[in-house]
Amino acid sequence: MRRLTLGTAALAAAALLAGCTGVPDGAAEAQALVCPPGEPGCDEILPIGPGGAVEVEMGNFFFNVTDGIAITGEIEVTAVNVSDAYHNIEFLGAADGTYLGGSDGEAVVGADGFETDVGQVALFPGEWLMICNVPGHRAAGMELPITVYATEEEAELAIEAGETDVDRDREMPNT
Ligand SMILES: [Cu+2]
Repeated sequence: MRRLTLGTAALAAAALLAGCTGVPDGAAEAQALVCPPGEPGCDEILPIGPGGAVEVEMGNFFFNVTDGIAITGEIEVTAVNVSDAYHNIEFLGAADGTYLGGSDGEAVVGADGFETDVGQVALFPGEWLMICNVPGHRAAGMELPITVYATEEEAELAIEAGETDVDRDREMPNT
């Protein structure tokens, strides 16, 4: 698993100064944190960044990122269902309270057969796991890690190196 290395100590200090709690596991690399102003205790901590957009194909039983790149912040997720069965996308380990869309449990997008849904999710930099939370679907192969870059520069370097998530899973969708 590739990890971005950033100023972890400075971030922890910033979080302490702000009195924030609830930084999710796996978000130690988070470059910027904010507590919504006026919120007692600042218990909702959101990543700050330019965001991004990814397009994900979902089918029986796989995910494949077909386009886009995820940068920390608010990320638009377009889920294209290429099968005849309902599927959705949940990001395991994402920050509590960062789900900006989705009514299907913790999923941020969900679509019936051959339909498309668009949702938003706020994610810290790092590697997160996308799953379909329909019972049995994750075990059947519907899980895929997705990289959230800390900055646009990090994302551009990955694009130049051909190391993004796009089409990584196409040849072996269940591995
Ligand atoms: Cu599914």
